[in-house]
Amino acid sequence: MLKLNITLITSILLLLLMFSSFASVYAESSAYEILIVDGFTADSDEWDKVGDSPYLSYANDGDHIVISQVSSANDTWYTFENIDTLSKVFDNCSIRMYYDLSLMYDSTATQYVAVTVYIYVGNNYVDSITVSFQGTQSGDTGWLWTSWHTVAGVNSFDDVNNLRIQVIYETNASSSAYACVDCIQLRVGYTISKSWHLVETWHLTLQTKQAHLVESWHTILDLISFQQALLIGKGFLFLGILLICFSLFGVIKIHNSFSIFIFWIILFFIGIGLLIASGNVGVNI
Ligand SMILES: [Ca+2]
Ligand SMILES: [Ca+2]
Repeated sequence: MLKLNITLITSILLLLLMFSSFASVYAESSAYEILIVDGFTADSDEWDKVGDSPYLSYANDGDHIVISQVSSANDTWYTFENIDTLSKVFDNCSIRMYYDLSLMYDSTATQYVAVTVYIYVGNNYVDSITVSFQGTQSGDTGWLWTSWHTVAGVNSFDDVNNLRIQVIYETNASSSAYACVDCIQLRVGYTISKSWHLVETWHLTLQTKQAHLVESWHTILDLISFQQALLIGKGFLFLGILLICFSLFGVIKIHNSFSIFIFWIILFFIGIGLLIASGNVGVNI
């Protein structure tokens, strides 16, 4: 009687770990990442450059900026770093710019300076943002961020990863005006892979049936971060695979039909875990 059924105990332990791993992910189901400029191809290179290419990666980064006083000056292309798409579902993509516009002299006629960022996915134009400053008197906007602008026509991570921009300066003020651009960023919003929603529904069902038990369990799960949950999930998969190998090679004996049943459940969850880990589960609930 004191002889422990190692397979059964390990199986139950692993199932609990698996559940905690998946259910805690439910607590953090949406997020975003900032993507910075990672290159300048110089297909057109008409803005003056200060500092190191690609100039626009960071704001206030020690004078790595582009400046223009020449109307229609065109810089093509600035590219952005790619996003890792594993276990994520695309939500939206926004863009913003850190800039400074200046009119240096008073004028009888209204003068303007403007910068337009033309946004392309590959070779296809999809959207643009423009900042401008105008008046008859000299003046300066100072350094400003635009608000985040949701980019139309970007509908997937593939679109995000192939996104590139042209930066074009326009003015009617000859040389008595200029624009500086220091930084342009993308913000990509996403939710955790659809497979997590399956877990969410599963979790909510359990809540209905076993409210008190699951609520207490959930409180504990909330203390586990998404990264920790993934780590635990990976640990579980490793242990599960190890257990199967031990069983196959006779290190652990399967003693009765119940433990075999638990064993098959583990196989099932390992299957789900691998699918989720590969980002290939697409179950709409
Ligand atoms: Ca890219
Ligand atoms: Ca910069």
